[in-house]
Amino acid sequence: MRIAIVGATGAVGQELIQVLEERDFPVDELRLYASPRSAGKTLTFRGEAHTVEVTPEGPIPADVVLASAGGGVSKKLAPLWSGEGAVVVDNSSAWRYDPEVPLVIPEINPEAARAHKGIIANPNCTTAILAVALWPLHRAFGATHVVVSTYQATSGAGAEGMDELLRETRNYLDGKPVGHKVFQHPIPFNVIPHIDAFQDNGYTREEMKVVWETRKIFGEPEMKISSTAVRIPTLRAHSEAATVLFERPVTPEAARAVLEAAPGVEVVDDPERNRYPLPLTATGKWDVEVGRIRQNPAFDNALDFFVSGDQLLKGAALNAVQIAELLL
Ligand code: A2P
Ligand code: 11C
Repeated sequence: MRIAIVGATGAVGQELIQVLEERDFPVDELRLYASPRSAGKTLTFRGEAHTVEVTPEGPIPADVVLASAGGGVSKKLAPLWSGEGAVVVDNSSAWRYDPEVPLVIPEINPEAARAHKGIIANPNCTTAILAVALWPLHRAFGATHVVVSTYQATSGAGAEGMDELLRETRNYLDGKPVGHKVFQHPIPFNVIPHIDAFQDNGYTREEMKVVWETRKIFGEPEMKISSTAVRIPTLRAHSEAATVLFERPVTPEAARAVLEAAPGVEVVDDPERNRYPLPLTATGKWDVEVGRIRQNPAFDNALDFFVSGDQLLKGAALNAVQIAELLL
């Protein structure tokens, strides 16, 4: 396959290159694109240097374009990139809510990819990490209500977000003034309950993405979901605490058995040995860690659980490459 990566120099772009390599994806030709700032830089794929080119404002000569250069760029250019038959797998939020564009998590709705008209959307990282664990439970016990609180890493704001965490933490420890540019407040030693823009209903867009996207991927337009999205000073794995009410009786043991058989999920749930999902252990893993599975005493047929997943992998690059694998 001829593969192109738009946004190749970014946090997700670099992971895309690595995931293609690690999954031994059959790449016959690789083109790398970014902004004019990066034109001429080289990046390595399978030991060979590839030169970064300026992103075209027209058709891209590839079979699959993996795009992660932000919503504005994708909104304007994705239909042009696919002009000569390329399928754009878009990691931004630009196309996810378009009824003509499939929104795909291969463990959940791979068949949806077939209906594409040139663009397939990759979900928001927070949605993807929750959904791979929620879906098998939903199928087994029928989820009716979902309440989730997130603990989101700085990688969600791209390479600049991770740089800001490291730089400002160093400033804090050196007794220098702590600034912020990417985040609304200083991120070191803080948690910020504000990711993306506030909506008329008081929720942020990041919080609503979890609602809109989970419903679309599950094919459950009425599913009741609410979310609170919080930025925390970690580098690259998002964690989420979920409370889920089910139609049918459920126990932690039954849920654990379902999750142990589910693709994309690793059950890490041995509290006696201090083993549970953590951003540090989830970092670099393809699977999402799930644990702290408990019977919720406040509601009937309800569970609490905790997930951690690599924001740049299942939350972005890995899911995009898995979608490309569906197209093979
Ligand atoms: P560049 O490195 O040249 O700025 P991140 O999410 O880590 O911030 O990365 C964003 C990616 O999107 C980078 O590869 C960046 O390239 C690329 N990018 C940003 N703006 C544009 C643009 N207008 N056209 C094409 N690529 C862009
Ligand atoms: C964050 N979830 O953690 C966001 C980043 O819709 O693809 C991903 C935004 C998106 O900041």
